[in-house]
Amino acid sequence: MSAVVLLAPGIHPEMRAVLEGKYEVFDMTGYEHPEDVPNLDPGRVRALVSKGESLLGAQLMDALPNLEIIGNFGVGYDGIDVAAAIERGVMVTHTPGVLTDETANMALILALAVTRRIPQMDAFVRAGRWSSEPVALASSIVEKTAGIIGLGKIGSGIARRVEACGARVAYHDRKKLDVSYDFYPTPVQLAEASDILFVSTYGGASTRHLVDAEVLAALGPKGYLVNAARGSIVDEAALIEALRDGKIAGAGLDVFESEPHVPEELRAMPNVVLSPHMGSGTHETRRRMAELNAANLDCHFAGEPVMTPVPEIAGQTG
Ligand code: 8YV
Repeated sequence: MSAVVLLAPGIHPEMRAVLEGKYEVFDMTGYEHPEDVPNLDPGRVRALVSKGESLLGAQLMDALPNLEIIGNFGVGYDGIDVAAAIERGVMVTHTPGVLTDETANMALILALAVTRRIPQMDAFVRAGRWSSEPVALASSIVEKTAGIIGLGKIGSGIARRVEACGARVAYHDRKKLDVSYDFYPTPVQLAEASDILFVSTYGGASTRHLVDAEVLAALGPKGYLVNAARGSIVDEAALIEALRDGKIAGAGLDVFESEPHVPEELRAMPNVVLSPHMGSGTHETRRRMAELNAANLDCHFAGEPVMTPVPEIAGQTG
């Protein structure tokens, strides 16, 4: 009999499609507790599929006493209580690598869209105004400094892309890395040196509000903020204030502090480009993520080592 897999609320259809036929799949969308899901015996669930933004705590794990593996459909897994999973002997996997280029592309798209005023240009042409008045000019990123907070896989992808656009790269990370870009030991120092500040680090308690009012003030009235990583890293109230008071010039945002809630103030601002957490949101990349996630489950149930355990577990098992 095939293993029972439970999908956390809101898992994308690409994931379900890859699992169906191989596993007995149930979906928690619309239900708060596994015991509410029709025809599901929580004691039979052996795998739980989450996504980057899912919140999976110890309580949910305890409601699934025979849970063996959590397969996260995404690289970020800050919503999963990994310590609780380790304590219960539950494996946790994620999908690094396959979404790196796509997410770095999204950060670049947001940076160019907000600095080059693409939404305004689009609205302008659609309104038929070109022939009747001059088009307002945009800001260039050429010969400007792009500061990147977090020079991991996606941050390095952003660095390569903005360099190709003619910008200089600087970065902040926990430590200086073996790269030619200028390193700044704090986000404030990086922001002071940057014209565009990209947020590209992981979410969770340790990076919460790393970008705060002080960092935004250091970025300055001509500076732009781009975040395609996690909403929790930016103090959203401080960001709204900085945008409203002209302390920074604009922002490109794919992620928000309390998704799916996007503050009304942000939605009303013309100097902000917004996207609904779609960094990995193409058919091709979501398919690759689903396949890697399913491959991890397949390995686990075949008694083989999983392909991409989260670093806390990979470190543990060597
Ligand atoms: C989401 C992400 O997981 O990989 C991540 O960390 O945030 C995204 O790829 C994706 O939107 C699935 O919901």
